[in-house]
Amino acid sequence: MRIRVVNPNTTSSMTAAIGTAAAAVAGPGTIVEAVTPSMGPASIESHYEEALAVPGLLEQIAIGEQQGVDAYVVACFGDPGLDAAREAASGPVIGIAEAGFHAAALLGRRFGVVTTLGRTVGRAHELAERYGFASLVTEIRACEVPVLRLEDPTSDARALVIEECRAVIAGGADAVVLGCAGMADFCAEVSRAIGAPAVDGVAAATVLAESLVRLGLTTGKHGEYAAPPAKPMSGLLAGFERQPAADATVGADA
Ligand code: 2AL
Repeated sequence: MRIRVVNPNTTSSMTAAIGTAAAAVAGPGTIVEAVTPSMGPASIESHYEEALAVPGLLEQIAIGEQQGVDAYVVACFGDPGLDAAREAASGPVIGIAEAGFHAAALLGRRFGVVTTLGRTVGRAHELAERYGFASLVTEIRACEVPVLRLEDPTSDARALVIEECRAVIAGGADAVVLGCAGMADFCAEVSRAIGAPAVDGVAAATVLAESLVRLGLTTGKHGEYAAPPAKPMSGLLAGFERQPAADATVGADA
């Protein structure tokens, strides 16, 4: 089985750390390929960057489809482009916020989230609402560490994440979800430090994607998530034009 873990930002050192976290939990026989888009922001911590990360993500889904990938992980906590990726992919696509929330909901009655900058808290609340977990979320806290500072083990980043995770647990949560793919490589350290479960969405999404493939399940493609129709795309997006499906009905409005 091949699982393509797409880091929607263009920082390849972060992709490598994400790939290591995903490979560490994948079962025998599963090939994890962590990939970096050819275009997009170096890190994603605003709505603007999230929007501009989506073409690069979809480029990596298109390549995966050509190569017969079985499932995908969108490895950014805003789950950018998740619906579009589900339309474009034939196999299941899981976002790391989505996976983190699902896993945390199985670990106790309520959970909290620790994200990077305060400006990403709103998006995390929006996703908890969307996925049906809002009533289980105790709080969403920001450690005010920019994404790329998480990569520097000599910085204060890890200590600040741990401090906020402790506060989440002290506030009554049974578990804490780490709100950035850049926290994947020190999730175990956080768990040990706070004495409570810390959930890394990259690992959770990898195992969930693998499980869906093993169950023979994929996205329902008969309605909302059907493959997008072929139509002209212009300017910088010309390369994103989709080809008509081989079995498309001639004359269909597509
Ligand atoms: C993220 C993430 O997971 N990757 C990225 O570039 N930004 N999330 C976040 N909350 O800042």
